[in-house]
Amino acid sequence: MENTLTFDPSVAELFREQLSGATSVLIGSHLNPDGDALGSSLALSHYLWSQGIKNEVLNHHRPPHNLKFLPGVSKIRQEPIHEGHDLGIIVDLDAVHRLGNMAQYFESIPHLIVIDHHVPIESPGDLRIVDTKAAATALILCRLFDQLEATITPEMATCLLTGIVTDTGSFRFRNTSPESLVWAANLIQAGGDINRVCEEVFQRKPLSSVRLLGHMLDRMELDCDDKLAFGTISVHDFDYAQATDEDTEGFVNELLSIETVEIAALFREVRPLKVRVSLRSRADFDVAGVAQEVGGGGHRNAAGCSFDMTLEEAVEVLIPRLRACLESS
Ligand SMILES: [Mn+2]
Repeated sequence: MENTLTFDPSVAELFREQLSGATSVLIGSHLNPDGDALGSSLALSHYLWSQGIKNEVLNHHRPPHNLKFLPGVSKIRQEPIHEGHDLGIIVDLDAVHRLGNMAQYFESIPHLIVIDHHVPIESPGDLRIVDTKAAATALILCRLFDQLEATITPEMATCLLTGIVTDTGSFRFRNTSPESLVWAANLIQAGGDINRVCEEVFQRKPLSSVRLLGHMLDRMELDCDDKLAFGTISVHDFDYAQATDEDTEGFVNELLSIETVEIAALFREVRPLKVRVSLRSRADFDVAGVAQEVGGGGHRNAAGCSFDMTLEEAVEVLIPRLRACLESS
């Protein structure tokens, strides 16, 4: 990708230049936001305010219940209050359509910066600060703030820690790098509250979510000598548990935790003829490749896609591809 830059110090200078010409910034991230999407959005917002730069934070969805503790979370809106933004910054996002309804507000902004760690699909943006090896977008922001000699406040630190803790699964996933641990230490030093982050992100679930998990696990299926596990959640299951798609956060990891399983898939029929799928894998099995075959994307060991069809049809389309992925490696 021509306009894709991995991080080097000159990137901070380019970023500074873009900011110096901006009077009002619009910050956005992907729909169904996770801790990295919202933590990075808000850390950036706090930084811009500290530099006297007006900004707004948008997201297609309201923050999920387990991220409502994030400092500044009440600033996240589903439409901007002001007009005439002259710089857009999108974080943790590989494709403009993943902004959902927020994409319309970025269309007319003259300059766009992308800060991300996903495998690029569309590569939008005038300045792209992208490193697919970074464990979290929050870590790319840490490097950037470091280069800019920014003061990291306790609020920023908690937001950035949330991004790192979320995307490394509390430092358990394969992407947990020395850098993520070093920066976590720096952020705790800067006043970030890691106990709060871990407790809020991982240790607090609504009853509806736990009930739905039990129901899904009860009916999950195993394939390929128990190396492939998949679960399905229909609109009826959501109704039964009085749950929403937000409540399925982390379910796919429960499937992957089965000792024999190398690839796990969770299919959710979020409404009739709309199926979302989360994919996880161990080791070298590349589920991002499978997701891309059907119009999705993500990382090697954590990816996703969606289908406009029935739950049964989506399973029929994807499971043979996952089998092939298992058998080819
Ligand atoms: Mn991320």
